[in-house]
Amino acid sequence: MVKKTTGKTTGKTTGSKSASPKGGKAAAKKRPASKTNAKSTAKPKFDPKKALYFYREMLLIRRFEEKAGQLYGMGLIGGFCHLYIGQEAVITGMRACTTDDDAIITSYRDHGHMLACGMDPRGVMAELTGRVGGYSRGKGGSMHMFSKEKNFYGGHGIVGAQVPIGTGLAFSFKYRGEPHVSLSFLGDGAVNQGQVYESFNMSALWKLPAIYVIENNRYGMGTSVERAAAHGSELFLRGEAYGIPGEPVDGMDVFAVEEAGKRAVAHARGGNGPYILEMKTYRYRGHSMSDPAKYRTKEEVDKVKHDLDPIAHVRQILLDRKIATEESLKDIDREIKEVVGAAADFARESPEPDPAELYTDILAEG
Ligand SMILES: Cc1ncc(C[n+]2csc(CCOP(=O)(O)OP(=O)(O)O)c2C)c(N)n1
Ligand SMILES: [Mg+2]
Repeated sequence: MVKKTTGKTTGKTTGSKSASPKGGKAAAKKRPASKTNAKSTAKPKFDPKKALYFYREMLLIRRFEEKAGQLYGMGLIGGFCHLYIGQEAVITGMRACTTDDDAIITSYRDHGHMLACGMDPRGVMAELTGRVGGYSRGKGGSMHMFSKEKNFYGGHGIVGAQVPIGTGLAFSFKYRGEPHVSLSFLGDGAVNQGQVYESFNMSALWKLPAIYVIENNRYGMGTSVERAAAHGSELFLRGEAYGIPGEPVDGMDVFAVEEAGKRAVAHARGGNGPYILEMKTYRYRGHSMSDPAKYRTKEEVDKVKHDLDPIAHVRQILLDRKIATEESLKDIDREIKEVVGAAADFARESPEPDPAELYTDILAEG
């Protein structure tokens, strides 16, 4: 039985150059150091700097997503747009326990992951609006953005398709003798895909440094996890047949995410093979911008927002411990709104790609 007993089992679920997004101010920000190789079960010492860092990071994602929602409403973003609001603690906590050389790959719900990887908000927003200043020069959109420089490998619209690729990234680290891990983020719906289990098998067989982070936000489009997944929602057990350890994590608590992440990273980086983390989280918005969300009640959403919001949680800690004041938090909010506003301005001012660009970047020349 691989059911994790030492882990927390709360299951609470009830920042250049105008044409290039690379190397911007936001991209240069530093994360506080984290000892990812130390196996520890002791309660970590509270770090005020880290708490403030978490607050800023999560707030950046939320304000960015709110702005993306607005631009979508104004018709400036076309196609699909999947917002990450509510799930900010997951990527923020996981980034805090990994290094810049570790690889990250996820689904279409990807803007938060890109920001957490240090990608420039201007380049991400410009891509959302289909402008040349975007990471895919305006030809990829919300679901197709990459940054080799930041070790962010997309942005994938085919449900579950990122999992074999993330496993391949882990294979490449092991094959080249590099000490990095790969993080594959997938949803509670994606976890029912066959390719996920082929990946689990190979990764356990070859003891690959692969971490699978299941973001269980309780719904896959309009289908609740209870209706879609056998054996309820104990998705952290899905690697049991392959001997892959897994644990459930309170994905609304960034500190819990970081601690569980450290265990997963120590395991995978230590040569012990893959690890599964099931983040119990929730998305506040519909599946995509075009989802009226009739499959759940407003009360359900309001209750999670009121009781479990990941940003409000850290905010309260900052105030209770007198690390911040209402005023200093307002200043942070203002600063972040400026960064996001600048990203939106950059996106609007950046031109659309030239029609001749339709024929470029289609095939890589051998
Ligand atoms: C192979 C495949 N099947 C179906 C779809 C349509 N589809 C897009 S998102 C989605 C739901 C996935 O839900 P989940 O994995 O829980 O991720 P979430 O959207 O909640 O982040 C489906 C079925 C798709 N894009 N690819
Ligand atoms: Mg889901």
